[in-house]
Parts: sequence; structure tokens; C-alpha cells
Amino acid sequence: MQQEIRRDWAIKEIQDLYNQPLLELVYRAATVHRKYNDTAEVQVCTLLSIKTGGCSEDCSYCPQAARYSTGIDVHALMKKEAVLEYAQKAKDAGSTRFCMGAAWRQVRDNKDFDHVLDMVRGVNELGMEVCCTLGMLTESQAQKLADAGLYAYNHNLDTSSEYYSEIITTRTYNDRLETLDNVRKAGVTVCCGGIIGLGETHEDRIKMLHTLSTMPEHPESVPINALVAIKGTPLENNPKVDIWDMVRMIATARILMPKSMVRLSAGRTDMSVAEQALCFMAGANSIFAGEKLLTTPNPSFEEDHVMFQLLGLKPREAFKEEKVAEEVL
Ligand code: SAM
Ligand code: DTB
Ligand code: SF4
Repeated sequence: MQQEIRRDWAIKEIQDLYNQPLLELVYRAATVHRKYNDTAEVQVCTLLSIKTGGCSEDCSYCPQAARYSTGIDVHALMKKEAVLEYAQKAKDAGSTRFCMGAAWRQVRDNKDFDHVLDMVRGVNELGMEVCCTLGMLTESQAQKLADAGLYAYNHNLDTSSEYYSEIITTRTYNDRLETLDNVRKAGVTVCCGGIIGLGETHEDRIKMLHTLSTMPEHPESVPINALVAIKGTPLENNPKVDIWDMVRMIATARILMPKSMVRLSAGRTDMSVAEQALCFMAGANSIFAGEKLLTTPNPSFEEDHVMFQLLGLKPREAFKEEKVAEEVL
């Protein structure tokens, strides 16, 4: 019988899980994963940066912050037609979730937001799960996105509340939590995770996992990003994230949040197929696919197809739970 999903994890319990011998941790995470999920299935999401660069925030990892010279191509909001064309291509390549990202501090109630609502409607009509990541949202903006058919909203906590001000000073952890709350109230699913390699300690990682796994509801998806160190940002010289740290983080997230989609997110171009296989073994069941994340490179659809064949993985269908529910009725 499946155990209940827990939301009362203590920091000490998480420390004990996280600090186990690595292979023991992977074994336990793999066991939880088998119990709750189809381990052959991996959700394939495609990202598109619909508004690039020029952001007023100072997130010290981010190539899109206006205050750092990172050499990215700054771009105003894309046209709906071009976005839908890209979404269709992603769908044809086997992607079932399409996530649109904008380099905004927060959403404003203006024409641009109306255009984004239009894009959400359009991608929804293609039969894909639509996700957005647009910065901070009010309750009414979250509701408007929900009404347009938004399936998920990505808003990361990135690190622990204690370490947050070392990385970002232009907003607070509480601002982040408030937006997450607004997303929940609007009935949109939550995609919320973090980045490792920011210079945080293991304790910070454990605390972030504690915040995520003790929320009133677990985020439906939890992206775990490895820092992509970008020239021109304050973190440009940070050392490369150790694959074992990535595996440890994914495995712990899987045990704490058995049913959430744990996404092996940024950093895959630096990982071998063998290393990614370990992450899937440890409970990762989602990836971003397509040549680009938002502004940085990512493995191609073709490379991922070869990896899926090799590992016997298959892309998860869109809206699967709803489909099964309809069949049962
Ligand atoms: N502006 C919105 C926001 O901050 O929520 C949406 C876009 S923002 C680029 C989305 C997420 O990308 C960030 O929260 C962060 O976790 C991740 N990210 C940004 N730059 C990254 C990098 N260099 N390496 C890894 N993850 C990164
Ligand atoms: C998430 O957790 N990772 C994605 C998505 N959510 C929006 C973004 C990763 C961005 C990596 C840097 C870039 O490509 O600009
Ligand atoms: Fe980058 Fe988002 Fe921070 Fe802006 S708010 S600098 S886009 S992570």
C-alpha cells in the first residue's frame, strides 16, 4: 500500500536522508519512485523565452539581468504567431508541455500581458500543457492566466530563505512565496524548485527542500537546476556543479515529494548520458528539451531521442491524469 504523502518533514529527517551514503540514498529514492510513478515515463517540456533580457532584478546567476553585460540578444515580447509556430514544432518533436518565459520582475496589467494571455489560449488549443514564468503575479493576474487556460506557473525559490539575500537583493523570499500562494489560489499547478552551485551550503539546499516539501501542497513540479555560470554575472567563476550533488538533490526531492515531477533542468549539456541516467534512476522524471533553455544551450531533441532509446524511456503524454479520469468515468 502507498504511504501517505507527507508535508510534515522535519529538518533533521531531511538532513538524515540527504547525508546518507549516496548509493543507499539512490536506492531509497528509486524505490519511492517505483511505488508512485511509472519510471519509464519522462515528461518532456520545451522552454521559449518570449521576452529576453533587460530585466530590472539583480539575480546574480541570471544572464537576463540588465545590470550585467552578458552579451545576450535582448528582445521585446515576441509575436503570438511566432510563439505558436515554435510550440507546434516542439509538439511535433514529442514535447507535451510548453513553457513561456519572460524576463520581467513582475507582470503589469498592460498590452503585453494581454498578448501573453492570447499566447496561453493559443498553446492550450494545440493540446499542450501550458506553463509560464513571468515573475511576480498578483491574485487577479494569476486568475486571468488561469481563465486563459494556464496549466502551470514556474516560480523558483532558488535557494534557502537564509541565503536568498546573498543572491538577490531586489526582492525577498516572502515576495516569492506570495506569488506562489496567488498561483495556488487561482487553481494553477505550481512549478517551483531551485538552483545548486550558487555558493550555498548543503544546509541551504536541505532548507530549501524543507520549504518545498512542507508547503500546504507539494509543488506539482520541482525543477532542480545546476548553475550555468554566465560570463558577466557575479557568479561567472563559480565552480561546476558536482554531478553527485545533483544526484543527491534529486534523490532527496523524490523521497520528500513522491508524486511531484522532479525535473532535471539546467546543466544537462555538461552531463554525460551515464550521469543523466543516474539522475533518472534517482527519481528525475522530467526534462527541458530543445536546443535552448531560455538563453543558454541545451541538448537537441535528436540527442535526447537517442538517450531515451538507449535508456528505454518514453515521453509522458499531456494531461494524462485528466485523460485517465475521463476514461474511468
Ligand atoms: N523572471 C522570471 C523569474 O525570475 O521568475 C522568469 C524567468 S527566470 C530566468 C526563471 C528561472 O531560471 C530562475 O528562477 C532560475 O531558477 C533559473 N535560472 C536563471 N538563470 C539561470 C542560470 N544561469 N543557471 C541555472 N538556472 C537559471
Ligand atoms: C527552471 O527552473 N529552469 C528553467 C525554467 N525553470 C524557466 C530556466 C533555466 C534557465 C537557464 C539559463 C538560461 O537559459 O537563460
Ligand atoms: Fe533573471 Fe528572472 Fe531574475 Fe529577471 S527576475 S534577473 S529574468 S531570474
